[in-house]
Amino acid sequence: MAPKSVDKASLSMIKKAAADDVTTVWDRLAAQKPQCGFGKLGICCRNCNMGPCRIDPFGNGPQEGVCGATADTIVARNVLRAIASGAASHSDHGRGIAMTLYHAAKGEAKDYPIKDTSKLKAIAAELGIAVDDRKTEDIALEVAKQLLEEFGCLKGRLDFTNRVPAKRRELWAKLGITPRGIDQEVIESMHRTHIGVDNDYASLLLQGMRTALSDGWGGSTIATELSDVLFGTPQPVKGQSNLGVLREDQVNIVLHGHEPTLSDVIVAAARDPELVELAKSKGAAGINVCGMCCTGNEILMRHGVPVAGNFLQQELAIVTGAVEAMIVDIQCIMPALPQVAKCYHTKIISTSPKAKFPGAEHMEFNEHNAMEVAKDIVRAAVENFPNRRPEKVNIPSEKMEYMAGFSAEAILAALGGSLDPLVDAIKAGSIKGIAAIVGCNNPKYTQDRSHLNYTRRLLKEDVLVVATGCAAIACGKDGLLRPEAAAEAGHGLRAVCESLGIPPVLHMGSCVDISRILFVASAIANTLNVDISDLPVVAAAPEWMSEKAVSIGVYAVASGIFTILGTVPPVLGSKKVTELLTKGAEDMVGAAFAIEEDPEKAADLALKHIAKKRAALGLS
Ligand code: NFS
Repeated sequence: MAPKSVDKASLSMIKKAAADDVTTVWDRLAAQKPQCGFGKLGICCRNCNMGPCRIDPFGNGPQEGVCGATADTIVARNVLRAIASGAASHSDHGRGIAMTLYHAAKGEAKDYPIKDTSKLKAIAAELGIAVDDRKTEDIALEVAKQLLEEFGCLKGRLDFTNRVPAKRRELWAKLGITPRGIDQEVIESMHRTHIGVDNDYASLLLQGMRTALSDGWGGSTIATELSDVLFGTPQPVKGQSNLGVLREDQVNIVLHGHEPTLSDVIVAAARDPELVELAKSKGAAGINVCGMCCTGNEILMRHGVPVAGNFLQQELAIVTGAVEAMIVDIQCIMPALPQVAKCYHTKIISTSPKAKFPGAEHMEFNEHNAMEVAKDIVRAAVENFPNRRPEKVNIPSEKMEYMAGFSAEAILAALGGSLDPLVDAIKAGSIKGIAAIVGCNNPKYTQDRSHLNYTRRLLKEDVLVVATGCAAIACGKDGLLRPEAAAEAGHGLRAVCESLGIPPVLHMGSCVDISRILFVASAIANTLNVDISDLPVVAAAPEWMSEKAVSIGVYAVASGIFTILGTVPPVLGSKKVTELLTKGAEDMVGAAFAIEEDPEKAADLALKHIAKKRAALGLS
């Protein structure tokens, strides 16, 4: 059996969980085996109550559902629903941030001052909103309103698609996949997948691209850009990651989920002198706030707050026995957490009206009295410190230094204010290309192994890696986010990194921040006066599992970026759908998917693609 993780901290906590009689994600996966073969192939349908239906993959049984839907229709509909869910998740997060800016601008969210007014002004100017001699609040209000309109359906084309090279926009228009309103695309996708609406697999997948694009260039972009306005645009910052960042002598608070509206304020609340004093009165040396998953990335990027781990470590953090409270909001939070927490003293505190967890304590958070609630939450954690059971505490020693905070703006600054040095390095071949590595962990695969093997291989071949999400945390834990890691890169990349003092893997943020990667790719394409699909750029989600990752993969491909999936998506039950995603898409949007579980072979594919694009651009 493959090891569960390559991360020593994880492995030791998996052992401890077993000794403590705690069930984790790996046990639950084992209990599910064998997993449903129809589900794996994507050929079961529950969209109406004449079903559930399934298609016989061997051709001996039914080849259509009760309504007559074929494997192609069923697989394509399932893919489209996954995209809609993923796009909805990122975009609802984006809307939350836009609403916070709206309330902040109206003076109704006093704990959210606008931190980056120059970014606000730049976005306003981009959106055609007057900036001169206007009050920050007035500009912010208009920006918030205009971006909230991106969710509706009257615009016909999302504002931020202005950043896309003209060639690509023309292509989208020709294919009819220009993203219109974000809500419109998601609702239309749900409509089209209802029984008896869109039954043509190609038409369904085109709507999938349009919906995913409304995520990448809509919901995710809004989330990223307005988070920067409210909380500050990330700049290079140093810190530490892995479970070893938990402190035996302090109150440990782990922030898990996605929205910086929560995590950013909790970080501030935990510095409140009164609460720090309270912690001391309970026998703790202080309050230690750590992040987990993508909200961890948000506060890491902006404040250098330590990251306790990625997706598969959320239960393991509790298993250390040293976490007073895990505070959760939305997305990627395992419903199992309260069950795990029962075996220790940890409190699971849910905060979002959208995400409740049986067994958790609910302390609802909102933008109007954010700091007040944040302090209550921190106080609850502090008061739980005396309940810690020393005999249950075992914090792994593993922790690693990192450098993160590479927003597009920070990359530009590192390059001296223009993309030219990067473009020149690509032209000269000292950097052969750029690889984006994103997405989750998946317990079906050894934790972090694919992320790390794939990344290391590309670094050796002088490919600059940009990372977000759990993939970036994997790189961080293994030392690849340190400038010293340049020593692992090929000569060309190493020299560039060393001269700029940057790591060879640039941490660009959370999953919504993949939009930052889109902007950089667009900007490079515009500099070279080519389309994104002409660039020596690849993307990979080596260990993906979530529906958000499906949306991300599809918007990357529809934006012209060849994308490698390291875990097999449930599409193989339809030859036509598989064929369109892995080949046909190339003729349509100039990029396609590859499915490759082996990270070495995936790296080969990436390198081959980069070589091909370099040759086409006339670069050696
Ligand atoms: Ni993105 Fe995957 Fe979740 Fe972040 Fe991690 S699991 S799709 S990487 S935390 S959103």
